[in-house]
Amino acid sequence: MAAKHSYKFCFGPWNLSEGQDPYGPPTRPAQTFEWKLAQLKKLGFDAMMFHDDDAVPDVDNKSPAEIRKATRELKKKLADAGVAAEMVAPRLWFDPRTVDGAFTSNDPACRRYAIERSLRCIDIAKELGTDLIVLWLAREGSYLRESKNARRCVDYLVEALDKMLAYDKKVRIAIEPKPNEPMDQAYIPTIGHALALAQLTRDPARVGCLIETAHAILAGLDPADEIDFACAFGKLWSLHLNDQNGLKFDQDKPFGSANLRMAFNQVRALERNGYGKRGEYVCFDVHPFRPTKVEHWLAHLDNSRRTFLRLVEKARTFPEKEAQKLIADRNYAALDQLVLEHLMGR
Ligand code: XLS
Ligand code: MG
Repeated sequence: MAAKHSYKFCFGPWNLSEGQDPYGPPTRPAQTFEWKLAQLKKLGFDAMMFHDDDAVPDVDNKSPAEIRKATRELKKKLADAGVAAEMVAPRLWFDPRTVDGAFTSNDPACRRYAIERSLRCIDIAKELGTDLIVLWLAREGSYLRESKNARRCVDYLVEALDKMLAYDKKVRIAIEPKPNEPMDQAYIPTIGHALALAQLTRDPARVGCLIETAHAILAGLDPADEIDFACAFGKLWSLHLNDQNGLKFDQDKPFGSANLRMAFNQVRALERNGYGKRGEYVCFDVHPFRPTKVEHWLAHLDNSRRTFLRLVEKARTFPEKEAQKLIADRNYAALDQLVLEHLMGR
């Protein structure tokens, strides 16, 4: 086990969501950014993560000077609150120009838009004092196989990454894979794909990844193994912990809510890799359950962090020697029970 260290925590403004889903309207009133920042402070979190338009609303219709001004105003609010900006992610899935993909759209004008928007996102990140850009490649994929040339799309993705890397010599890009939703099939569904893509770029050392628990589960993978794999390459630069009950829509449940043992194993993987020691944050990409009342609006975030910290304790007090003996004896039934009893508390 790596030496013990403490963790820093983060969430995004979208994690205090209002409850709308494809079948119904919001169930809680919209709140201001100031309110969200105040809640983050109240919960004692350390940083906030942003989409480019969370940081600068209506970013597409603003001039570079207006973007700079809005970003500076935000920077001041964050500095006054003592909250860091963890990353900025271009929202490449909302605009009509991203309807058939952003970097991989069949329309060259739309691809140009996506790249331009990503460069503006880098400007915002720099101004906010973070070198980390997250790319959730939401619409890079297809609804039907014949509609796009998947081979060419790999080139488009590399071209976009290269433009971003060339634009700013310090920026680091963390790719956040997800196998489906909104697309039927995404081009970068797993960490293996993300890290392989990094190797094709002009500066592989500046392209890493972000693991989201629910996304790994949707790909049929164990998020703990994804964490170990990414860390073996020194490439896990951010993390979205949450939970997911099987293969259905992206649920973004509180961390540990669906599968506590899987959550425990993610924490064990983070501990053994010393995640956080190089300044990485533990972010919770979680949402309140739709029926949540206004007065319980923060619980999913607070609970996720509580569960995380309890599991850190569980990882640090795991009876390692006993486990090693059982492993040496190939007594996996006893090992299984040892884990369960450790989690339940004897
Ligand atoms: C959605 C994604 C999104 C990213 C940031 O599923 O998780 O929230 O984390 O663009
Ligand atoms: Mg996420």
